[in-house]
Amino acid sequence: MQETWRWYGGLDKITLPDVAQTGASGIVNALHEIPYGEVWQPERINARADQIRAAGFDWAVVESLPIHERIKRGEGDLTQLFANYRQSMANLADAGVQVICYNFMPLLDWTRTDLAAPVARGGTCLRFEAYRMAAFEIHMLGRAAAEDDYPEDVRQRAAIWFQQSTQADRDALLHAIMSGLPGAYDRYDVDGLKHALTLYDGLDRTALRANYKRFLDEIIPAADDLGMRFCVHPDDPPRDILGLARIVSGADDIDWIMGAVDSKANGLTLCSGSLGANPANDVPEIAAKHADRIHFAHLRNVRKDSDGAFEEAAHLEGDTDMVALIKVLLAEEKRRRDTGRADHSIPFRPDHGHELLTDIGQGTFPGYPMVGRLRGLAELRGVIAALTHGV
Ligand code: CS2
Ligand code: MN
Repeated sequence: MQETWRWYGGLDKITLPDVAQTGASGIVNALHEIPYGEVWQPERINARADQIRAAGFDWAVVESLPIHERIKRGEGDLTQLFANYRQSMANLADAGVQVICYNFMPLLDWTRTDLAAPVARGGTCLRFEAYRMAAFEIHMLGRAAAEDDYPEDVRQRAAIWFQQSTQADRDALLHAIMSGLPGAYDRYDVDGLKHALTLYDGLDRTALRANYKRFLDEIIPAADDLGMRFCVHPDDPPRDILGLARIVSGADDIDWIMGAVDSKANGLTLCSGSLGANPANDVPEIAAKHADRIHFAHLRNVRKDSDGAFEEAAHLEGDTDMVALIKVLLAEEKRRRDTGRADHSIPFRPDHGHELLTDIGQGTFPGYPMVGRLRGLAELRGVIAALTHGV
């Protein structure tokens, strides 16, 4: 497995020489500064690739090549947007970048309600509280449709929290929820989000799936021709939020996606933390079922509460059996090596980490501190070394 590290380019407080000290050999990067829907021009791609390679790394994965929201909504004439997307792919392939991670979450990316929840032995982690999310959706946004997504006791807690909250509490919650949008993308305020949500009216699961299938039909044949590997990132959390459908959340969804266009180029980013937040998902089992389509792995863990809340646990703690999962990935790599596949080494990264020690106050992107991820990478590396020794 190839050790990689997500780096946010010029937006990142962590430098490439810092990353070199982690021992990772691959960089996961995106041109976050380019607005959704525009072509990633060769000059911009090559400048970034040169910078990464000059520091001694390989640009292992693009995360993400974002999909314009109009494609997710299936709105209007999408010819130009699809053409632009394919052009960006071709430009990346020309620069020698072959793996592209993306997601199909409507409107938001990963979503948490607390960015600095205390960890018992010190440090902080990202947390999702179902009642706080419900308070945001039902009371701050007035999304009646969201009521069905939360059980009665969670809705009651949400109402109490909302009644007792100050404006500062509400602002902090909005800030946390908006923080998952990667890099420099626009964040919404409450009114902006309310307005944005109106554009999704009527976009149910069936419609969203149809739009996703259309995207795959437009993109995967081009990926095949370019020898690229596309890999969808699961929804995080793997459930409907803001009253919007999410369709990359469970085992059935992944089966549907892999079957929608039956090509190796149509693959999966196995994100153990995202999938693992839904109690119905057996992550090692999902990985084993679709192992030959895993082009990228995000390894992290979550600890779930019974009411839909969860927090990010240390990489080898939490509810997902990380050793079992890594065994699946190593077995798949062996199978690929034995059959002579060029993509036998699966890039993985420690997806998020706690803020520990000198991380506190550094102002790195939420989930992306130096020490916490370094700890995660070191633990994962130990598991891989031990298992490889026994393989
Ligand atoms: C990432 C996602 O930070 C994270 O949790 O895994 O933001 C991921 O980059 C996107 O969903 C992939 O498109
Ligand atoms: Mn992930």
